[in-house]
Amino acid sequence: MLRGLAGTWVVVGALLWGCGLALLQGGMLYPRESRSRERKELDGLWRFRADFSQNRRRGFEQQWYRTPLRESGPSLDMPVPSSFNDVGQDGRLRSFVGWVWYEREATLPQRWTEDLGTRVVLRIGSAHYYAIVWVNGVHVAEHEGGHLPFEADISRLVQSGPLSSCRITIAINNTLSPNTLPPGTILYKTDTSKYPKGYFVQNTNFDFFNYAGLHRTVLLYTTPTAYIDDITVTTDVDQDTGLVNYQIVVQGSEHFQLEVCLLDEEGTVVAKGTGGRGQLQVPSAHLWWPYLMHEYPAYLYSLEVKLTAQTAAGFVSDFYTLPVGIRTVAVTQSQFLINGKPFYFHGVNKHEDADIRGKGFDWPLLVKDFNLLRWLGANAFRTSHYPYAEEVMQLCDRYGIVVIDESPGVGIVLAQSYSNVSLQHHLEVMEEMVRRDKNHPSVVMWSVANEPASFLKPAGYYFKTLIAHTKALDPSRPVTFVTNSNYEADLGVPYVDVICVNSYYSWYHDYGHMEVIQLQLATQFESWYKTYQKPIIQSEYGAETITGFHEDPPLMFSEEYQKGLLEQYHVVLDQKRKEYVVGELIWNFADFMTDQSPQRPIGNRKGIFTRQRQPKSAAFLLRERYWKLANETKCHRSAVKSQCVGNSPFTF
Ligand code: GCB
Repeated sequence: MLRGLAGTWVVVGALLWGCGLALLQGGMLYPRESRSRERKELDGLWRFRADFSQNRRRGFEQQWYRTPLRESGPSLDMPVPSSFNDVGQDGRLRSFVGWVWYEREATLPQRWTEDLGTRVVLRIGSAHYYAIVWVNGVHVAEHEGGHLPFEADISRLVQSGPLSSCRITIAINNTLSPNTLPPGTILYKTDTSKYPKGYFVQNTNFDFFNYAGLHRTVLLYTTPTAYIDDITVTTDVDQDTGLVNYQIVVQGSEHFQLEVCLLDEEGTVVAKGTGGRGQLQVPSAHLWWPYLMHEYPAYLYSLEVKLTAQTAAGFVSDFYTLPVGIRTVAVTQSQFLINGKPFYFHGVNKHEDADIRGKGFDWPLLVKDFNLLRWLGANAFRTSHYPYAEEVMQLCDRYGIVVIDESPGVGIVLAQSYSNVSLQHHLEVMEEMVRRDKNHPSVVMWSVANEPASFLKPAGYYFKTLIAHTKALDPSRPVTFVTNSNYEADLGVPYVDVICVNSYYSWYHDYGHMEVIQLQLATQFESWYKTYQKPIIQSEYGAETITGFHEDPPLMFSEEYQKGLLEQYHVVLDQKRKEYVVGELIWNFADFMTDQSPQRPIGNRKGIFTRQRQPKSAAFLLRERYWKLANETKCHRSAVKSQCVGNSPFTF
């Protein structure tokens, strides 16, 4: 991290890129079709079996991957993408812990199996939590971690003989341990007067249901055997010239040429370059602005990359187009700057969560959520508490919704979860996450964790190392983690660029007493700021609310209480945002599923929308507030007009 003359955290970016990605092999570009690339989605019905055997290992003992699943026993139809938990009528499957098996046949175009100049890749968007993959019974990949993609080059397998289809088997285990992210523990209940023999439960320290399965698209895609493996773009602005720094990694050939071309939204070429790294200059550049901050938010250029490479079989070409937003991000002692202008985060925390499909990706839900965000006047969200689907990030780029991109480091509260094994895995997860999301202009900050026990002794070294590594991976963005520890005891916050604090005054403390919120919240902000002189985001606050419950004067769980609590927070936020508070993110956008407990009436009800995305009273309150904030903080008065959605309360 560099601090400039005025204490500004400066974007350095470009030339350092690539230095930090030490452990990962290869890139993870989103699979896009192009003149040289095809894709074939394998979404739909897969065969499925949960291994209910005592040790959960029957599938391995009997090698279920060797033959079609139907030959080794009964199987169910299972939709992909979807969590497996809620689609059935079997309660045992809902709470199943252990290995489940997915399988499907894929029919391959003839060219893919016959043209040895074609590389065929199997890509799994997300398999929660540990996955092993076989193609035609041959082991091709293993991956730990439920929220990031992984791939296997299966060309050799599918091109080894006359073949028109291949059988893909994926075994997935949702068991969490103190060293996984998120962590969890298996608790064996050995009192045989209370529990059957071998009885165990999975315990977690996070507040959402541990949905599992193939949560995102599984697909096959092709490239030539010499191909564009990775592209890294960082941007800067010099007066009104946009600077686009690029770095391209090629695999499969050492003799190649690269041509890059930047096109504006009209398709006009605005800059050209050659070679594996360089800088494109865009005079009078259209900057990427957040939603409601500018007349034309979310301007995206297209970076067209063309590879011409020499291979044993002759010359081949590969084409890949990457959307690029030109913008800068910087942090001062009291401000968060986008394109040099103060940015105030007014938005939400979300979850990937819905009826029936659980954490399964769903386009209608995604589009509905973005329509709701825009209706609300929200300009930001945090990917609480894990990286979301790539398609979500793409929509953020397109709509100008600013993202705090959070890792699955949630529930790090046990001493064991601070071990070297855990740290090593966390470092790798940050590598995978930065590798996947580094080119999204909407991503303005990385969050390495949520509410860890950051007061424990090993937390200092852990977060120092983790944050330093993330900064080495990406020097162009600030890094944070979200704390709920006491400001005097927190050992991780010295290393963050922005302090993100969660608090639930008059909910988990002094419940029912909204009159104490203002004092407690003001004390919270002042204590943190006096200690660190860093900008602060209120990264969570909220109240559990059952839609349709009304009580006036307000009582807990009623819609009136949620509104009242929010209003008390807003009084203090309005004072402190004039000083150093740079954002407020409500907990939560929508109600979501959790483990069963006496405090969770079918899930967490702190949503301002229900799980079915209907507004509670608080949604209207926030809408009024967010549009007012947008009015105050926009850069250009004419800016917001064209972005008004429906009957927005925005006034000129
Ligand atoms: C928090 C957690 C979030 C919970 C929320 C709550 O502090 O970060 O995951 O769901 O509180 O509602 O208790």
